[in-house]
Amino acid sequence: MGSSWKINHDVNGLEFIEISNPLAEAKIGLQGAHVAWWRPKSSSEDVLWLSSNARYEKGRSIRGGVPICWPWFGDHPTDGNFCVHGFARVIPWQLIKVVDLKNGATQVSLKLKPTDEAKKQLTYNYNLELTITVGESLYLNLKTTNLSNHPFVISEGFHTYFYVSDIESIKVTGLENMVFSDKFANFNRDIQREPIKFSGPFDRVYTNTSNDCYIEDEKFNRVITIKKSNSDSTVIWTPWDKIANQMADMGKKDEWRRMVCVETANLLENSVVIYPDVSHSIATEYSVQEF
Ligand code: TA6
Repeated sequence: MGSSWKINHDVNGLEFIEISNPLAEAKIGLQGAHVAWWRPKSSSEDVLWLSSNARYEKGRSIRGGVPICWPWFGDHPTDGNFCVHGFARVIPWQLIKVVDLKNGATQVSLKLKPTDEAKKQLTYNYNLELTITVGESLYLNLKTTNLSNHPFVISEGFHTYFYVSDIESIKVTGLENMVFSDKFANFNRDIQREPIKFSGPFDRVYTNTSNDCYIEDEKFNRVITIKKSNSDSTVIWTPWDKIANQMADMGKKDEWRRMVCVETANLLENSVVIYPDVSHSIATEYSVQEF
């Protein structure tokens, strides 16, 4: 079977690139360059989580898949009116090219189109490109180039929602002995002694770690591997019932139990200084091993 792709419009006028190739299927929103959906054909279960009541609206991020956080992660450092996690996830991107690779994967290149609103939020010139390779694994490479005559600082991340059998029966490994800052404990710092298990709301930023992470899911008989490069932070988030129920788009009752965010990122002291005419690329790759 060959590869194909097309652009579809939804009822709200949002555009999605739909890809089908011998290895996988994917759906990528041009707003936010947002991978809403990817599933390798060899996988018996979904890999990414997508909320059943995600909102597909102009200027709003989709709850699920891979939101792009850029040029800041979390709240804007000084202005609370600016979009949480930056504007890149809620403004239009331009499709540059789609290439069928020899191994059957499809490579999509996109470039951010700064809107007037985005221009007001940054004073410097830049180029932001995302390359997505849809295949047996999902590879994302976000490249920032400084087109100004002075350095600037960014924080960034792939805020990826993974589908799991049950949040209470999985563990996330790869972050043992790393220092984290805990949002639910006044951002206090501590050391992660053991593999991560979940029994309540969890929102931690692990800094100074370039380690790959693994979602070990015994009920699904699989491990999801999260590889990363040029990333020194990893964020792990799951909201739990109280917070999930306060959010309008976290899905139906208990749907939150089927997700965990493992986010390849650079933030806090790992924020990145980019010098004039220099590019910086953060990348991540997701794959599934069933056993
Ligand atoms: O990455 C973790 C986090 O920043 C949490 O603090 C939580 O609020 C979550 O992201 C969701 O953010 P969003 O703006 O997408 O609702």
